[in-house]
Amino acid sequence: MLPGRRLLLISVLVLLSACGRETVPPQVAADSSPQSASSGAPGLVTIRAVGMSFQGPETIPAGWTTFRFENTSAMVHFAMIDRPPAQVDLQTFDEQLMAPFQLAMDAMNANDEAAVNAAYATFPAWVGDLERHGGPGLLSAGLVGQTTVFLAPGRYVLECYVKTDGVFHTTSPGNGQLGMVLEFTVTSEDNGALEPRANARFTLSNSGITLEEGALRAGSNTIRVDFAEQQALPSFVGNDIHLLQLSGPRDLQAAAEWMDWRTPDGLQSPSPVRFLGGIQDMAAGRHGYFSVDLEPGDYALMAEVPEPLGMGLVLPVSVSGP
Ligand SMILES: [Cu+2]
Repeated sequence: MLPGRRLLLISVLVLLSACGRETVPPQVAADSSPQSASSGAPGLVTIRAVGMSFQGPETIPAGWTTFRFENTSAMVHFAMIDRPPAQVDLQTFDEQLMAPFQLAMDAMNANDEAAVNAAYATFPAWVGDLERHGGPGLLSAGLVGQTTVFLAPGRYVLECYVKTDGVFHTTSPGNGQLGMVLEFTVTSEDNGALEPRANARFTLSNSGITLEEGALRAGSNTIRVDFAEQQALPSFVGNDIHLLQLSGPRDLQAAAEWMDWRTPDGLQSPSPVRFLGGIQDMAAGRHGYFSVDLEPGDYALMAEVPEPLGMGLVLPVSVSGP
């Protein structure tokens, strides 16, 4: 069992008892031939947020995979890559996990703590075996993000649990329909893509985001994120990184308050700030990349965790002119 999975399981047990924009193309191997399911460049996969659903390929080859995430909707979205246990199909995923999360949210909005705990108590045992493999971070309406992760063969599920009118995008709209989840299979074929090269490398730990090498710059950036540590918080989330634009003195605080999905307005679209992408949770020891074009100005890297300012999981960054 991976450390991240063990931590998530611990978190679940605690709960049960106590209650990316326009970017740089990926590096291409000289001897590889185009074979991606959805575009010409090796490892490049386009996924689209349309309204409250994902569109994307059903099958992709393995290796370093760059998800070009086109948010064509009027809402903020992300695309977390989950890997459910083999016996959990998409319908089971919806019924046993997405549905109880919505019941818990409804109970939180009603200030009914007993009902929150009752909803958490129905979480399936397999939730402890759910792996997270990164994926594009929070991205505002109309933007394009790009996030690169290494994917081994297997079955994966994209999910976005941003809320609209108190309802998670992952929640089924009824009649057996699925919410904002999309299943895809990574085959044993090698996509031939090389690992990206970054101009800035950050380390993410349980208590901080640190710039290790390089710098953000005006123009195109490819940012490497090393997940030095991972944690499973009582809110079921862990360490990840999202890039946001700071346009006013209140933005940092407003974004930090918005990052807790358990509050009525938390993680609810529209967001108080503009999000430019990032990289979702991965297990400790792994790393991934996201790419973004930046204008000179003020930005921040922030984790989607409750009270990121208090946890130290915020790093303001300034980009100066060329
Ligand atoms: Cu969404």
